Amino acid sequence: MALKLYHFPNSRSLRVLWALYELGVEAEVETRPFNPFGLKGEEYRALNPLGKIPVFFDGDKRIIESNAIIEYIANKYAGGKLTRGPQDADYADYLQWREFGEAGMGGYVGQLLGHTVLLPEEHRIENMRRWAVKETSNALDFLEAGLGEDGYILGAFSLADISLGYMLFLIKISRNGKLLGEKTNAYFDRIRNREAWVRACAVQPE
Ligand SMILES: N[C@@H](CCC(=O)N[C@@H](CS)C(=O)NCC(=O)O)C(=O)O
Repeated sequence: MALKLYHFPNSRSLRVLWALYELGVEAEVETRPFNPFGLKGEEYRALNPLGKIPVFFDGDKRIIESNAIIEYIANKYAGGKLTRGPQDADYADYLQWREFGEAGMGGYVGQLLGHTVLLPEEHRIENMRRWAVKETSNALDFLEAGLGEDGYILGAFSLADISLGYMLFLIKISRNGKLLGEKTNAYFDRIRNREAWVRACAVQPE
């Protein structure tokens, strides 16, 4: 097995590093500084032609979608730990929430980040920020309604929490944490106290 992750702190490769630690799977991790505007050079595009993060290799096989990578690692190298399958009663919920964390929220949260902290101030558009706040709040209301008073989105911790938890982290770093409901805030606190999350967040370039 030759698993390799290129990790950029705070970026979506955090989902993959966090999952590796939760699953107890060993991989080579090359950590680089995260500069969202420095990914389009020839060297990095040879690794990921999109010039985006993450990129993960299993030998010659390359995968570039964070949630696909974590599902792949869990099923191929950890016996399906933290996943659900058709035999499980909560399979539909698992798929829905794992997808929702990226496909259902990522577009809006990306705009929120861009128009609050990421883009140079002169490129930020106030109406885009407001639209992103509205859509992110809509998504967060749906999540809040789906959460219980304790535990994780399916009760027991799963890859769906890695998908959702990273998106909540992005909302926090866009300084829009106030949009999170009470149960969602408590849920994020449980997530960020997990040993594997703390360990993954501490990994920095040398
Ligand atoms: N759906 C992709 C999103 C990938 C993505 O947008 N990554 C960000 C970093 S978190 C990125 O590469 N941003 C730089 C850019 O878009 O140029 C995934 O979940 O892996």
